Amino acid sequence: MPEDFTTCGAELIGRSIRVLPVIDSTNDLLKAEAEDSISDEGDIIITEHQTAGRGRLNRQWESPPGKSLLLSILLKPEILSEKLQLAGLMVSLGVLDGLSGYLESENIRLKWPNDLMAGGRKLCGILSDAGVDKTGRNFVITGIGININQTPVDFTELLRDTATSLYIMTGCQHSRSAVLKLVIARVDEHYRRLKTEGGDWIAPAWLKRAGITGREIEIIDNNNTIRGICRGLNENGALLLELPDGVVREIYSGDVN
Ligand code: BT5
Repeated sequence: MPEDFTTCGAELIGRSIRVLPVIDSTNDLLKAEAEDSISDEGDIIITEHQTAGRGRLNRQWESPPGKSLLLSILLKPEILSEKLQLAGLMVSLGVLDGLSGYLESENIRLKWPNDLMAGGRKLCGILSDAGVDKTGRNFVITGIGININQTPVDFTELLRDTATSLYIMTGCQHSRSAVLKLVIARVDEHYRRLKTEGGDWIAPAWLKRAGITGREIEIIDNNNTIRGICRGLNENGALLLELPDGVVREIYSGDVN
């Protein structure tokens, strides 16, 4: 029986949830609608299957139909444009809290900028696309892909050693709507806090659940590898990397190894 996602919404996030059986990318559709000002803050598009699901730098997001949660949320956080990266960090915190509550486990970690990892494997990826609507207001589309009921053979060979799902973690099938409801509830809480208090709490809260401060890490960006010690995040969500010569560099994009 198909699951009903339409009733999984919260106060602001998911007041409207549209479910489409198949689409190229939920981020692309919601972004086009947001640019035309025909979608509202908190609106969600969710799909069973993406034909062109994407990650950062147009990397492919893989998911066989009906096995995962694939959705995008329209946010209008009213923060300075240089702080929009905080919206993605805030959503990853909300997803983490929702999934941790669902599993009653603290085993999921955040990986900069927007991944959720379990046992060193990727459980969820989040993609933020910023834009400006017809009235000149900034918006952010945050696309969320959470692996739920994939078995190892549902992943292509390339991902089999690096990806995981709730099914792989627990050995049983999960109701995607039950997971979605909890995730949306926590994203909603965090988003309303961002709107009332601003975003200063996000970087410290995120760092607590990532455990990378003081650790030696490697950042790969555009085929360049930089090594250093993570000194936290700045107030805009950029990663602070202390280089061997002691200089602390602000990193806005890249992959952490
Ligand atoms: C991300 O990018 O992780 C962001 C993924 C966002 C996907 C959602 S689904 C709904 C919405 N609509 C979209 O079109 N996208 C969003 P990035 O950090 O660049 O990671 C991409 C990399 O993750 C790929 O190159 C693969 O190595 C890996 N990957 C692809 N599919 C995966 C999966 N299902 N599970 C784990 N890893 C995956």
